[in-house]
Amino acid sequence: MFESLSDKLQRVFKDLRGQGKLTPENMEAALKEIRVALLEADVNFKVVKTFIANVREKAMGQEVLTALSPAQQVVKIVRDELTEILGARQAKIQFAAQPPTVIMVVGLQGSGKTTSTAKLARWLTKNGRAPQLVSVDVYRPAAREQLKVLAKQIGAAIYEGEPGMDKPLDLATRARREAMDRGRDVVLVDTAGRLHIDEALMTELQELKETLKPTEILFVADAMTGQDAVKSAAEFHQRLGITGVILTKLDGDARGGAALSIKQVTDQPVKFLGMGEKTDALEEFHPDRMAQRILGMGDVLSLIEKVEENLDQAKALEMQDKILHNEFSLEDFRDQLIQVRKLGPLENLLKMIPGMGDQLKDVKVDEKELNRIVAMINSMTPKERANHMIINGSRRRRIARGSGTSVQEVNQLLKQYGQARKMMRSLSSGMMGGMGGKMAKRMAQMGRMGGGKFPF
Ligand SMILES: Nc1nc2c(ncn2[C@@H]2O[C@H](COP(=O)(O)OP(=O)(O)OP(=O)(O)O)[C@@H](O)[C@H]2O)c(=O)[nH]1
Ligand SMILES: [Mg+2]
Repeated sequence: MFESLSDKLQRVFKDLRGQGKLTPENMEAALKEIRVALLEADVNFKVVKTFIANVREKAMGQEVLTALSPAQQVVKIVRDELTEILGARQAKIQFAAQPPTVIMVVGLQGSGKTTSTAKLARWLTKNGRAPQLVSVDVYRPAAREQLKVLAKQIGAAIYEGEPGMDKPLDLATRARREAMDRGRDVVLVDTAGRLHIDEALMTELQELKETLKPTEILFVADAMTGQDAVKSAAEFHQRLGITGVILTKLDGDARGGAALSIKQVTDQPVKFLGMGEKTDALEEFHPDRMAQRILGMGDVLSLIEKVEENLDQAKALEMQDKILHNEFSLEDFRDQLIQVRKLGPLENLLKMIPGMGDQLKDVKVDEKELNRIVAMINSMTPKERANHMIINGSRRRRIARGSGTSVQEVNQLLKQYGQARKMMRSLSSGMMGGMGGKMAKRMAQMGRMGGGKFPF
């Protein structure tokens, strides 16, 4: 997502980097490129117009900042402006003073309502809430079943209705009753979708709104549909008064412009991003981080958060100690791989590292390969895992047989493990030399990022 936009902006900044001073001429040239890049990223043209005007105005007023290079200056202005149009501050979910809080999830057909409802339930549970799910999509026979399956999967409570109950309003009010009876504090209402906005649907949603008095009406927008998503968001908002947006399918090759436009057009903030089909693929939306991500500066904060959330701190320390003492065994190697895998698709993770987005364009991390490695290590005896030196030819054959792999693959694994050991040692002893200058430079850059400076 946003890759091509960030690439293009990077080029603009690179061009500016060669210039000594920010002049009206090079500023205009840069603005022109930025305008094209935004339009190509599918950002609404009205939004682009305002954006460019604001950046120009700020750039003019900032000529005194001689301490910054032109590139830095423009990056800063563009970043601030991007953050501004994305919503300035993170917009959190609102909860009712008097529980249960009702959240209606609305949107066009196939935008990801049902999936997002389940994701939200999981997210809420993780944040100490007790959600009550209900689907009021009575038109498609499988719709309610779909939410039920997801609810079971994540262990969330769902109100399934009585036999023959087929009125959205009945289902929703009974679900709320059930939530109150059982002390659940959030009712998530998954609604029906239509291909296009139609009267019947809008009337139904308005009725639900009147009766349920929801604290949040979240509009689910499929980022892949670009400007159409922006248009329907505006219409839903006009008819229903939405309170926020969940932007889905940003893991695909959506150009992402919708994220920049929806807030501007509806004046309602994006609250969550859908980053995949699984129920854990939901991220809170942070305007500042998104702006940073668009500019290709990586998303260090999200990365750190993700790592902290998933890695067992004690285990990490223990591992560090082992690496220092060269006791990093194949078993540890396996545990590390499993830990890393828990963080989600590796490519996504790597892309969050500043400056990596560009280099990793063609990198595909093979998840199956990871599974094979884990299988091979599982096929080893504890002794072998503790000391790889004893793994001779016949042991290699046995391991390959046991894990359904080939001897070549076992050989390769042992080689990789050897390299990992070596690299970790050189890292832990503080010598970057072993990694090659380029990598060392990257690390240094990352360090600078932490100090709040740009990697230029
Ligand atoms: N890649 C990806 N797929 C998603 C995401 N969110 C939803 N999907 C997929 O999009 C398709 C439609 O999702 P649903 O949740 O059924 O959409 P819906 O809005 O409930 O659809 P209707 O009930 O038919 O209106 C499914 O195949 C989902 O797996 C996402 O963030 N990323
Ligand atoms: Mg649905």
